[in-house]
Amino acid sequence: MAGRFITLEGIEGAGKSTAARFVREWLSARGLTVCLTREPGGTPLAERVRQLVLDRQGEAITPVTETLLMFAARGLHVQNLIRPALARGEWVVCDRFTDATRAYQGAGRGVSLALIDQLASAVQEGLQPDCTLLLDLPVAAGLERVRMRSGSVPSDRFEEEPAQFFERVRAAYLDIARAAPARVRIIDASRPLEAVQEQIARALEALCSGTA
Ligand code: Z5A
Repeated sequence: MAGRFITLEGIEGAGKSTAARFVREWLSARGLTVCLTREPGGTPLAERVRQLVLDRQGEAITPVTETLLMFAARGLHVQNLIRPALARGEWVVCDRFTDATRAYQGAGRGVSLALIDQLASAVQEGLQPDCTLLLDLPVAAGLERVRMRSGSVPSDRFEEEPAQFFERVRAAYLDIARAAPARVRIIDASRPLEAVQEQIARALEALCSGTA
């Protein structure tokens, strides 16, 4: 079976990293070779861009510059990791991709979607996820999970944002899902872990059998 490109999206604390590990195990158990990665980051140079863009102590970054940095990291990631892995027939599982830019920089920070689409087209050259798992849950629940995990001190520039910012991000993700129902599967991430994993397994079954 040829490699596929799966992305995980959602607000802070939705459970994407936990879900990404589950997806890797589920696919590996079926004999598929999995490349688990994340954005921003995924290659040595892209991880350095990640440090720059997430650093709370760094100098001010305008929304457009933040968008350019996300796409600079994505360009490295697509060229040096994602495309080569897909060409080897691997399944690439990526914690966030361009939907995150639409949701965070577009809806969250007010960057024009036309600019984001233009950059996406230049950097991705036609590459799109085959399947996106959108882990959806109320903002308060996501922020509470992050607080339980890491305490009340923000660990990056996004964690400093107010709840209204994440409400705009969540709404944008749901709009993206409504506009692309064949690609984006909404997972109710407010459920207990086992129930979340059952929904993900159903989405993966559908993808593997070619019905998603
Ligand atoms: N960003 C952007 O602005 N534009 C872009 O284009 C891209 C990214 C690509 C990356 O930060 C930041 O970059 C991100 C958007 C921005 N910032 N924000 N917000 P990151 O990678 O450090 O942070 P994150 O992506 O938001 O991930 P996170 O905070 O680590 O959350 P998560 O991966 O979704 O959740 P988790 O770590 O899997 O789970 C959180 C906790 O909940 C943990 O203790 C779990 O054990 C627990 N959990 C998970 N599932 C459940 C269920 N079902 N029930 C109960 N508890 C659960």
